[in-house]
Amino acid sequence: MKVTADPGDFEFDVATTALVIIDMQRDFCEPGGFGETLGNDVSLLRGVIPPLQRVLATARALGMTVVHTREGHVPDLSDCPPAKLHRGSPSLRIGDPGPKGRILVRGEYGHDIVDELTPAPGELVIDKPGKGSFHGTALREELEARGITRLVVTGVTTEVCVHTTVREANDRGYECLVLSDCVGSYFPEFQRVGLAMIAAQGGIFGWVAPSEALLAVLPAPALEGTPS
Ligand code: TIU
Repeated sequence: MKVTADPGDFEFDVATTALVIIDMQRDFCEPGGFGETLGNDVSLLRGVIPPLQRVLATARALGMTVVHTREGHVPDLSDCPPAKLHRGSPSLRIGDPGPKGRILVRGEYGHDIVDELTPAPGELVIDKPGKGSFHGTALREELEARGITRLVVTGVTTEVCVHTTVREANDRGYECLVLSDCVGSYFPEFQRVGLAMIAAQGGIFGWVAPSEALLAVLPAPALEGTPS
């Protein structure tokens, strides 16, 4: 199959391609979490949820490998470098108690994925201490065990965890398609430039396309019953 993308067609097949959903956690997408403590308007990320629900429903119907990631730390914060813990002037720091539990800590309500995109049984959930999905995780081994060579990448935020993951994946030999309406940023200019950076220079570390371009080439029966 070929998706019409920037800078050119992205070729893939369902059996060797994984849908990767980066950090669609309450901590980033809802008030009272890590994203808001950094001073961000988290409502800007909500728009990715409906198109991402459609892509996820289609991927599930086709039996594609689905990977969800969550950024966060163990309760004693031993996996959180001091540089990350002490940087900036957030209203609450990582590990502090917030309205949705301790900020960016595994096992807390705020750390988990939003209700609209709850992982299904059998889908991979990768807990990661950093911005990239490969650093400090078994993601590469999990993908290799499933014969995955290509990634369709979605989630938040475009210029931070999505970019870091796509750069890590590209350096490890994976071909990555980023779905432009299924990734989101707190900064509209970073969204635009972040996407442009991926596809520039002949696709220096990936391809970019809207989700409709992907859905258009996937088998039609898979589209039945998807959320609107
Ligand atoms: N702050 C910001 O834009 N993002 C992050 O801290 N993590 C992710 O992107 N997931």
